[in-house]
Amino acid sequence: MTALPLSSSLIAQLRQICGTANVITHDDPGADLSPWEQDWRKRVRGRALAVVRPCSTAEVAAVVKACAAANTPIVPQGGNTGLVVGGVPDGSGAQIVLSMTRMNAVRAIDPANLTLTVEAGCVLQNLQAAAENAGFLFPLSLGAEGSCTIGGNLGTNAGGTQVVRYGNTRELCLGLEVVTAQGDIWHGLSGLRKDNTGYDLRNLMIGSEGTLGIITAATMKLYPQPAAQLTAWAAVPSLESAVQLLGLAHQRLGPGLTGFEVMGQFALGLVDKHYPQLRVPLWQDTPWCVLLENSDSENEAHARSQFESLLEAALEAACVSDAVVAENLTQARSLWRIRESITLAQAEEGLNIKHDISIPVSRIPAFVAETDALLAREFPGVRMVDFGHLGDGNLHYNVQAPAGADEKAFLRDNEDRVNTLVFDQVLKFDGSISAEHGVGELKVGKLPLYKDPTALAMMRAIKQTLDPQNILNPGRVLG
Ligand code: FAD
Ligand code: 2HG
Ligand code: ZN
Repeated sequence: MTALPLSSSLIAQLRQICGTANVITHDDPGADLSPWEQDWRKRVRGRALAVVRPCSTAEVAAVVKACAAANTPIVPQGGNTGLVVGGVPDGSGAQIVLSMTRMNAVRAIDPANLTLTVEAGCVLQNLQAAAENAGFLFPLSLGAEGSCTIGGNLGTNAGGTQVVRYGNTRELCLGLEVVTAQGDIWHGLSGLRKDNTGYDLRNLMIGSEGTLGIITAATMKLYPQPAAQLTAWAAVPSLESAVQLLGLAHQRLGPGLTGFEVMGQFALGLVDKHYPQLRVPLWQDTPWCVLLENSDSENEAHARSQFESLLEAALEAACVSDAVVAENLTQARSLWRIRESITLAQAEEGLNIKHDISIPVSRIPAFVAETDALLAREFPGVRMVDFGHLGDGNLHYNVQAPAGADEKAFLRDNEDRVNTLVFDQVLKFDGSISAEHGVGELKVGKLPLYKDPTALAMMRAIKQTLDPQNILNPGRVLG
């Protein structure tokens, strides 16, 4: 009897665990693994040994045990909308993609505890709908919500457009079920709001980008639905004015302020160019626009009077030059759609360099003025696609190649230097080189240069302890 090569015997075992149809390899007739191997931004195309699609926590645990025995790395994947090359395999053909999308059930809703327990592969939009059907709000909201999964949101500690009121995904999570690198199951779905029995393992797993454990389910917080929601679009003469408007909005709306997004003229111009049907308002005559949302717990009339008095005060203080308030939900959705389309419009325009930085809100105008000038001097003609979650001090400070340039060549020759310039500025302004998207593979070389060395050493020690074989998403976060 001849022994099977190790990888073939692993594939056979995985097929026994998950069923033949749920283990896909390049050798299968007609198989196309590109949806799992290609990252959303088309920056990297990996090659997987197999794509494995478990349907239960027990299957995930068995898959991890088999992979650990065969010393085969595992890349957990949800909706594959990540922007830092963290959820696709490397080019070795030796890694398993563990696709979580078959584990997508809502397991339970506890209205009195204000919690919902859901499997990791549930698409965010389906989770929002389940909450709404039960009469609640699940506030996490981002442009990729139609395809990203709650497991990926937890894996990256996603932010999105409601953080100013509800916090990041981390703040919305009360419990996790996790399969460890050894294939053991941690049953941590308690849903407790208070638990001081030692280290906070939940928060360690959240944001670990699949490098410390595989999240199979989560207990998430629910909130009452607002009685009324109003959205406004304001033209502002400068970023300083946008920061002033944010201060006014905090004062006048208090916890009613649920969204505060800023968008630069060039970013909106890209939406106008690639999606003219979206009819971007006010953008042509102003350097910046702001999208504000007021969620009111009383009623529509109360929301409108609060909102109108805020905008009057802002117009008087000259931090707003013009504004439109959505008359109804359809108009509000259209305004949000414009904001959510910037990433897509930028992708239509071509390859680009993304930065999801955070800086103390008060220092953002100075950061942008100074860094824009440095970039213009070092890389003449670059176009700045600036937008983001100003209310959280989180800016998408994206750099597009000069008009007409060969983008591939521009990125090849300049990406590292652009990143270094921007990240040095971030450091100078006491910021973080990633506020939202994570480190993945794209920022792995930069992290040691910008992260506190003691923090980095603790991170390495944790990784070594929890995953000594380095089989969970190797090469990501820590390299
Ligand atoms: P994937 O892309 O599949 O994976 C992302 C990371 O999480 C990988 O490292 C992966 O290994 C890990 N992972 C996935 N599932 C698990 C699991 N079950 N257990 C452990 N690790 C896991 N991000 C924001 O923060 N805010 C935004 O506003 C935002 N807007 C976006 C808009 C668009 C149009 C796009 C394309 C992306 C946007 N993103 C945003 C980035 C991305 O959508 C989020 O990071 C999202 O949370 C990723 O979810 P996913 O299911 O697609 O994860
Ligand atoms: C957003 O806020 C996302 O829309 C994507 O975080 C940001 O495309 C980007 O750079
Ligand atoms: Zn964002």
